[in-house]
Amino acid sequence: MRVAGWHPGRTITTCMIGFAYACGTQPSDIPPNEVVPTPEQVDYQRMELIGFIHFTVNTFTDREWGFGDESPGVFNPTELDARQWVSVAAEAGMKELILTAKHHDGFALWPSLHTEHSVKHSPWRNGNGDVVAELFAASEEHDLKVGLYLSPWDRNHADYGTPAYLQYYRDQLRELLTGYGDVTEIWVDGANGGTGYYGGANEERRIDRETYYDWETTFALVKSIQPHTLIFSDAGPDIRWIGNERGFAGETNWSMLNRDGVVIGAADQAYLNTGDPNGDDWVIPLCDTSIRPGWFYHADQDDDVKTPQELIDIYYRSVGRNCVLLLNMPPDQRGLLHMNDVRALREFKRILDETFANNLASHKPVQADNHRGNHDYFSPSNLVDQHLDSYWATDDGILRAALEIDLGETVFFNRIMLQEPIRFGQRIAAFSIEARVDNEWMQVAQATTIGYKRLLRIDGVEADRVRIVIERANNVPALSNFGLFRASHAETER
Ligand code: FUL
Repeated sequence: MRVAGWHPGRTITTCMIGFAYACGTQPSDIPPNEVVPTPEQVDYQRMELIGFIHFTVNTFTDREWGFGDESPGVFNPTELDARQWVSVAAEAGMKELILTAKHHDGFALWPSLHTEHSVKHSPWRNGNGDVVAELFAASEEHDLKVGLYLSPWDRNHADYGTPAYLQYYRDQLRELLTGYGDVTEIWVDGANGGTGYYGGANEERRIDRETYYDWETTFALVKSIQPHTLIFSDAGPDIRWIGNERGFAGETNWSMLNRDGVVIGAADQAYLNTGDPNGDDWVIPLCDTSIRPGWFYHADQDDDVKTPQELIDIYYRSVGRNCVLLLNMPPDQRGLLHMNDVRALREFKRILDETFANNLASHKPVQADNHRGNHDYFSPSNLVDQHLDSYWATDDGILRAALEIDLGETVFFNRIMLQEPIRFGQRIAAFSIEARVDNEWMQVAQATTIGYKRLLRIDGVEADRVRIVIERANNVPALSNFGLFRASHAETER
């Protein structure tokens, strides 16, 4: 049940929320922008936090990039347990885990039929192991999704650099997409070309990043096998890199981009960092970073695990700026996540939960200077009803608007959350937040884009009313969610 709104001088109506709204006649939704996400992209964005598992021969050779000549014999985790990865991830609030099925060294973590360079020649589980299968099995227990990283650059393969290698890469993709279950995401990193073992050639091989991989054919193959699988690369098509490995999105961050002109492995990082308000393609921004200095486990980095406070800072700069955060947690030589990483993740989650548990604006009265057709379906109170699908929007032609929330009492807050209903596109380009402090209105924040989610950190204020002022939008503005919070004290502890 939902009580739709407090409107001065109007009757309060009670509506059922279900698959559709049933408040008398339901008006049509706002006309969507030309560029909108697919339903799969909306679901992906809603995951907010996902995890990365970097694990391969490098874990045992203490390297970040294997040369490709590693013996499968070095791969021998003593206690590998994918259920531990999955339970730590789930506890931290992650909704998906992406495994390096194959990193640049070419070693396959599953017994691929297309190469001898795999777990099948390792001592682990007497050569009968399959890390990909174990991750899929474990993920079911916590309802986690699985994504797979398959490095295009393969420093082991003799054919790397020729068309024959592309066939091999696609054969491996087919194997992964047909052998295990639903693959939520295929991860294509941009590192490419250079020295390697290459079947014993031990030489340098350069490829033309623009033409060699013929990516559109490979992406079509993925979609032909699993139409719902999303593909990540610098240039999408579904999910894009944010342009750095620190997990920082631009203060301005559009989900749109022009994919044409973005070369995988040679992209304009500044362009990826902010997206493009005029872009023709919806490509979800993804912030990837590691909990440690390296992507792979190195014992001498045990004391360099990011602190919970550093992770929180990354969260605000990624999830808080319209990104999904992909946080890497590399298993150690046992095949388990190290206790230092687990502890940091637990505290990170505890701080997030403490901060966002209590929305001080929840169910408070909201007024807007315009709301579409004066219809309850677009009521300003939809911002604070705790339903992500309901939203407020303005009449056609109204691109600037203000909303006011009456907190009913003076409350302290220092975190602000806004969300747009992105299924209609990303619209808001500039907005500010004002607060009434001791009967005086003051501006407490000014920002540009919102997108799926925007979190603002401000110095604390004590206020009894708050205004959202939409200053610029590319179509009628719409908002689905608004929150005011008080950050956990643990956020600032060192
Ligand atoms: C990069 C790789 O070179 C790193 O080793 C790591 O896998 C990172 C996520 O992607 O392109």
